[in-house]
Amino acid sequence: MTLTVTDAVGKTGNDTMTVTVRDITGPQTNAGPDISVDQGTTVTFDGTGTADRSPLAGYAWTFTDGAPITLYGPRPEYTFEKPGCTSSPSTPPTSRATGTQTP
Ligand SMILES: [Ca+2]
Repeated sequence: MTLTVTDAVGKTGNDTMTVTVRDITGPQTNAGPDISVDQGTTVTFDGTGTADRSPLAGYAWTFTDGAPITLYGPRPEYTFEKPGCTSSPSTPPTSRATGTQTP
């Protein structure tokens, strides 16, 4: 940014300053709506509904219905083999998505 000041006889002086804008908010992460599937079903997830004012740099999906596994990318596929796992606001989610971003 540059400031220019003019005096009474028309002379000007300039000064510049640098403003660094920091990203202070995390992504509004969206893993999609809750679903029910039959055992053995392969589900393609879609995290592209996640929004941020900075470009998104990564997606990590953590599944905890069995041994914890993390898949990466905006649209991973995962096959659910263990029946009885649920995801609701009152219990820990079966899967979740997180996004990271460049500063
Ligand atoms: Ca952000």
